[in-house]
Amino acid sequence: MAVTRTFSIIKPDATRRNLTGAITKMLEDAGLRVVASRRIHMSRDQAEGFYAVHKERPFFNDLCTFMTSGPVVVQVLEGEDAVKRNREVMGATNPADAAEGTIRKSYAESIEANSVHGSDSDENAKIEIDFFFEPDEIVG
Ligand code: IDP
Ligand code: MG
Repeated sequence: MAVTRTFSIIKPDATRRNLTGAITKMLEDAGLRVVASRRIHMSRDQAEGFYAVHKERPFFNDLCTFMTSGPVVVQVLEGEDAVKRNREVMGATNPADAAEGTIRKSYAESIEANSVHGSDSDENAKIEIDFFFEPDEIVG
């Protein structure tokens, strides 16, 4: 299996509860390496652009409000089959459905405030990484 990259966000519900380190440790323990990381307060434009794929969904407006409600940590993660590995350790979107030992089972507050984002394909990982990072900010 190839070493690939994925894009992660530690969401405002998690930074508010000071869980940046705890979540990053779970990512690292899952075999992922943080090769870029920045704490930002997302603008409304950034949130709407990042989640444009969801703009017809009923939760789009609330999601953008939530994602701009506090700091987030945007990260690039590297590892064997990184997109899949990260989705496994994140757990299901709805924490009520998430498996034991996953980040969302451990920490998510709700289906919206679910602590982490992770890319869902290699193609989207590249788009999402490029949305937040310049190549020279990623040090593998
Ligand atoms: P994912 O984050 O597991 O890939 P997506 O379906 O891509 O899930 O949804 C993006 C984000 O939108 C979720 O992580 C969550 O924060 C929010 N979201 C998804 N479904 C709902 C919902 O039914 N109600 C409220 N928020 C939702
Ligand atoms: Mg998604």
